[in-house]
Amino acid sequence: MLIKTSRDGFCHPLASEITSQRVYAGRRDLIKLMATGVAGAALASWASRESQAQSATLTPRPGKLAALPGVKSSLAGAVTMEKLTDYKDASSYNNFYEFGTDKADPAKNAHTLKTSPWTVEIEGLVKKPARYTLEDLLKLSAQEERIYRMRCVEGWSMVIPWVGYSLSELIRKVEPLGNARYVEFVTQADPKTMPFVGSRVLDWPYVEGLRMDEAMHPLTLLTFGMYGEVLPNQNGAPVRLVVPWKYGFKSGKSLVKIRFTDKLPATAWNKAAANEYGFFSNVNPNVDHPRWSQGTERRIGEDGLFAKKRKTLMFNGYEAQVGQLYAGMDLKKNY
Ligand SMILES: Nc1nc2c(c(=O)[nH]1)N[C@H]1C(S)=C(S)[C@@H](COP(=O)(O)O)O[C@H]1N2
Ligand SMILES: [Mo]
Repeated sequence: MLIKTSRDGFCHPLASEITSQRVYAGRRDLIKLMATGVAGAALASWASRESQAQSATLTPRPGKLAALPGVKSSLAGAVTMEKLTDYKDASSYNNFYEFGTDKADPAKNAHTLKTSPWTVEIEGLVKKPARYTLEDLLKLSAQEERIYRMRCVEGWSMVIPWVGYSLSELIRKVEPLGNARYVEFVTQADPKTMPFVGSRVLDWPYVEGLRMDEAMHPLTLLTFGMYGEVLPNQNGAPVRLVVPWKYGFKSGKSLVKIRFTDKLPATAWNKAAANEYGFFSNVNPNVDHPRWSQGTERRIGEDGLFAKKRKTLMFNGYEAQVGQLYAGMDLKKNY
């Protein structure tokens, strides 16, 4: 059952919602353009990503990232009415260990990440293995905006308007073979541009994995942007995964390979500490991490003196959408 808390902000529009409505009105022309010319406008701005000055009507803040709006998703579960996390918090409180282990490190260090040219290799048990350029990936399907709750295994959460399309769109194009049971996501590991690759914190590259039905679930988002713009480097530019019902670490950043396999992928965090980070890592308030409770969470931006912790929801609030995937499974064993 999907339980809403009283702090969800359903009754009155919050300042951020009013702002984003104004932004949507300003974006209407581009959205139309996107619907017809697919990602043409966004592609043009990708080309000059560094120098591009952000059009004032398309963004609530002065910035230099290229616009990447998406049409509002009609997918059930893709929009929460909760207050959006401030862009500033979402882009300065990050986990991206390739750039350091402190939450502030990625925003400080990730400017060295080289996001162009970029390719994503599709390989393994698949009929049409391919090497997609970022431009091809952007054009493959229409960009949608999905407002997802994100919950880190460490006990904090955010609400972020992501831009992308369901990973299933790409998977259908490449036609996995009948024996493909899992999808492995390999991320960039370049010691020249990522200062902590080479450190022993993790076994690089950072690898994540999903079961095929999880990867095909419409909520699983191949993500190119957030807040109507392309992803900032620290959030996993130029392309990452977002799996909203799982702990944040399942959402691999800066993807370079998507591999279809018949074996359970060896994931970076599972290799680092198998008893703490299982393969599934579904958000589950009833299964504690061995060193701390998973029953509550701290919403980033609400950390004032009197801010209460929020109750963590089963499957991060996406139980109606994804509960069926785990019917009959012992979630204490399959954590
Ligand atoms: N390549 C890579 N992807 C990663 C991580 C990482 O360290 N490296 N950290 C994960 C963790 S623990 C979280 S909580 C989310 C954070 O995403 P955000 O910074 O966009 O909120 O990214 C995930 N993806
Ligand atoms: Mo995380």
